[in-house]
Amino acid sequence: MNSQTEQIYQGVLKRDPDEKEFQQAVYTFLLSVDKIIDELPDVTYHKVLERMVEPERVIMFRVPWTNDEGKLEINRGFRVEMSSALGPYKGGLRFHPSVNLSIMKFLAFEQVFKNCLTGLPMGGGKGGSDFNPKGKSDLEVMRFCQSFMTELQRHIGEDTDVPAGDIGVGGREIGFLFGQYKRIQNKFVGVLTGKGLDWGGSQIRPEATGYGLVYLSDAILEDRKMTLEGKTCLVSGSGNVAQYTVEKLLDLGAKVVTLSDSSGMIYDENGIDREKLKYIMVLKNVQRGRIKEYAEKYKGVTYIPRNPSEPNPIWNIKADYAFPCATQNEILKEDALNLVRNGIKLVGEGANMPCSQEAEAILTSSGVLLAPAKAANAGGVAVSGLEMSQNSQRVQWTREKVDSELKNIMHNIYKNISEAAETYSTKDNFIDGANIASFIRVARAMIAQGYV
Ligand code: NDP
Ligand code: 2IT
Repeated sequence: MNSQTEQIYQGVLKRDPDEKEFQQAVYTFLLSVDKIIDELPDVTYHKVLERMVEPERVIMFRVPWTNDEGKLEINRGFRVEMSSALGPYKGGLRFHPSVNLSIMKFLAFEQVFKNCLTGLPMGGGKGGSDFNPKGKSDLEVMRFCQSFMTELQRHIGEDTDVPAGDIGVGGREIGFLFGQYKRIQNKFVGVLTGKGLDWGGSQIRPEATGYGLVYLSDAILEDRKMTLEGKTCLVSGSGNVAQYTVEKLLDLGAKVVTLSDSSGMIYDENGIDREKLKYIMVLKNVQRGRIKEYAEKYKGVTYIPRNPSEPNPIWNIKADYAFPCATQNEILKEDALNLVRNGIKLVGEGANMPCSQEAEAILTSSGVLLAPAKAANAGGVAVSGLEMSQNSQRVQWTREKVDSELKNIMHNIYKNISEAAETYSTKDNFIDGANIASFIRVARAMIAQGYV
């Protein structure tokens, strides 16, 4: 890196020494920005990068709630309002025991540039809690959500900050959170996205991240005269993003042979068909079971438990394309080497930052097409943006309309990141393309709006 970007990175290391995930997200971003920073004297003069790595506001709060035994439990709540340069803060809420300030800040940082790529007027933020929804009753989850929102409500609003779901936050949690916001504020407004269809939600929002991932990956392949039809795909995770990635891959004629959760993975040589996918949706979304049960139900399926000290076996299965849809850093150096050795041709990042920086470097330098998270999983927040528009107009669009808008947005993202890659980096370097295209736009808005 040149001296300016290196200085920004050293500043982050010094200021946020324990925030490994945030440092990682900033570092990979700066590697791209480095390629154009010398051509942008205004960015340097107005200290745009220095401002970008410092959230506009960080909110941390106590979340007390009572469990089913009547005992008090205390969790920590967060909302990182990273940038409002392009619109109200926008981004999901994650409920997972691993949640800490570093994870919140990395996700909020990524969100700023992802939201920019959608072309919709949204700034970036992220929030959540170290609350673990696993094994909790619906009433416990409700009491937690109500307490969480009792504090969060004073900081958000339909024109200020609009949260949505992420890991551990789906339709059930958004419902409880929305109910409490409405009760305290006495306002029925689009303050959250991912709402139910009968109470202000948008068609296609649950599907949007997975569908968008496949639309963008398909656009990349199509441009190279490659297809999804008949190809073998690896998908990790088994939550919202993974499920609808599988659904759209099936629509386009691909064969999906894996899924996983934090306990292990399944390998189904015969392929996960629609009936099996329906079973997974009930297992995961209604029964809240484990992926292992899939291997107990269907014949010829292998279950491999996860051993975190070893490379992830899911990335060592021969396939054409891979779609990591679980969590950050699920593809490390050894996993990337396994993917390359097995001849993978495309990696589409459904999760946020699923590849370590080393893994990304191995994949791209081996000629693997890599669709980076900022672009590849932007479909979810894009349809959230469309949900905000529908709420403001008090209308609800048809499924066909939202799906066609989503397709358009993903195709535009592909166009923008591939053009930026060709102009400022090398053809097919979509990581640089996504970082640079969004950086330039956010920087321009920040310069125009003065020192705020
Ligand atoms: P869900 O909670 O619906 O599903 C998460 C899945 O990933 C589960 O299968 C979960 O397994 C697995 N997982 C979570 N944490 C870990 C971990 N530490 N190690 C291994 N497996 C893990 O979340 P989503 O599907 O919504 O989110 C998945 C990814 O996609 C995340 O990176 C999220 O940030 C990203 N994303 C989500 C969007 C959305 O609209 N929902 C939009 C854009 C990106 P288990 O049940 O065992 O925890
Ligand atoms: O990471 C993400 O883009 C999301 N979790 C979705 C955010 C949103 O506001 O829909």
